[in-house]
Amino acid sequence: MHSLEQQIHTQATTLGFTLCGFTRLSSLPREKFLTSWLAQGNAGEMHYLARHPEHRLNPTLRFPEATSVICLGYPYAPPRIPRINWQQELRGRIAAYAAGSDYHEVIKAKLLTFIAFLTEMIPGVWTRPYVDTGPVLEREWAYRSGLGWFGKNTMLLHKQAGSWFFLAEILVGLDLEGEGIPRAHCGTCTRCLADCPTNALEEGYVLKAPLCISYLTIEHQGPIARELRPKMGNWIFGCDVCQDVCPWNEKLGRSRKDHVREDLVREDLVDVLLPSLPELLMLDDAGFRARFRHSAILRPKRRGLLRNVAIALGNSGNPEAIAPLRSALSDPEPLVRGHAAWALGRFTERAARTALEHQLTHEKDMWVREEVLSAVETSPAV
Ligand code: B12
Ligand code: SF4
Ligand code: SF4
Repeated sequence: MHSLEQQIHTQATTLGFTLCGFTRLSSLPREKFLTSWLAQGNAGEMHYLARHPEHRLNPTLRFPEATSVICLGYPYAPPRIPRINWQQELRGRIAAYAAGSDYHEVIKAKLLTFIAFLTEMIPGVWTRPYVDTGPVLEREWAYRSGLGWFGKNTMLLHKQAGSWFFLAEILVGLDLEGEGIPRAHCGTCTRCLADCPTNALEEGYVLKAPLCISYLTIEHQGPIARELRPKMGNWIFGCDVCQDVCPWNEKLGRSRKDHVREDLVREDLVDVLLPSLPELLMLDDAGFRARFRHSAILRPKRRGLLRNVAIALGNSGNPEAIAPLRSALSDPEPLVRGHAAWALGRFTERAARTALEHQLTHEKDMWVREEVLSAVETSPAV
């Protein structure tokens, strides 16, 4: 007879989870860290992270029935991204996790199947599924369940899977024996810290979200600070730099194909991850919703995504970006017009400056006017 833990492992593999581990629930010794991380403003506008810290630190306060957690890792290693000249081709970059259907939906369905399996095996067992929802410190529980170690980039890393996996959990009313905390393997490496475009990781292990491109492009809703815009390059949704440069992800090498999401067609991924910027800037509301139906990219809404696209076009330095940016000055969303103005202000071509000067003759929104004025003032065009 297989142990309960073994049967759970087998079911995890059947459902496509490549990592599975367990730990008993208790109060996490991270209160000091979490409190000071929040107090220093590191959560930015993600106010939900400050809600009920006691539940985050100890899920049993909310769910006294829960005694253990099953932690699961679902793979999504991207294909190797071909080296393109994005400035010349005017292509944006989308983080690998966003390819295909929103992972919340894909994994939630798997967790429900998992729970049906548990209930059949142990009728009446108490369960609660989570994937990136609710006050659960997912990496922390996964760490304690042996799924990986905390990298200096704050990602959970595994020797075979790198960091290309999502986390999901099932809180359960069962006593499960785990394998304990794994060793850390970052050693003296500091690649992620050195290569982060905005220095969001500082000395490592702590992320300043308000500086992180992932936060800026997905979670932050308003204008992006001018000094950060040039550092965003062509990232228009999320950022994978601190994962791309990690030697543990490089080591995936030929075994990479074992770490790819089973529901995605690999060949299409490159086009999805490197979309045409001018094409995106032309999307109206209906076009945006149709293109990103069931995708995580819906989260920043059309105005947030097009804001990011305008910034990337401004960073391209390619005069072919001027025409689409000029059209974006007529966008119904002030957020898009303001960032398009900033982007035009970076070009030396006279056409860019003329478009800005013309905008000043009729622009009514005060914030956009300010962006246009600043773009004219700093414009290198004569
Ligand atoms: C908010 C959030 C974000 C924010 C903030 C990220 C952050 N680092 O906190 C933003 C929007 C920036 C973000 C970005 C990304 N995210 Co995110 N995010 C979350 C979310 C919802 C909450 C994270 C959280 O609570 N942060 C608060 C801080 C305090 O927690 P922490 O950084 O994990 O800190 C812990 C450690 O530092 C530890 N600690 C403190 N001191 C010490 C000392 C030692 C010795 C040790 C070992 C540990 C330790 O304690 C802290 C608390 O546990 C989780 C899902 C969830 N519910 O957990 C996903 C999650 C962390 N994100 C995920 C992903 C995939 C990403 C991106 C890669 C997406 C992308 N490509 O753009 C980037 C990666 C950026 C990065 N380097 O972290 C995955 C990570 C999977 C993995 N393998 O690690 C998660 C788990 C979602 C999921 N279900 O798969 N994310
Ligand atoms: S996701 Fe990008 S911006 Fe954020 S910490 Fe990693 S490298 Fe830096
Ligand atoms: S790049 Fe180096 S320091 Fe950063 S997470 Fe990977 S191994 Fe650790």
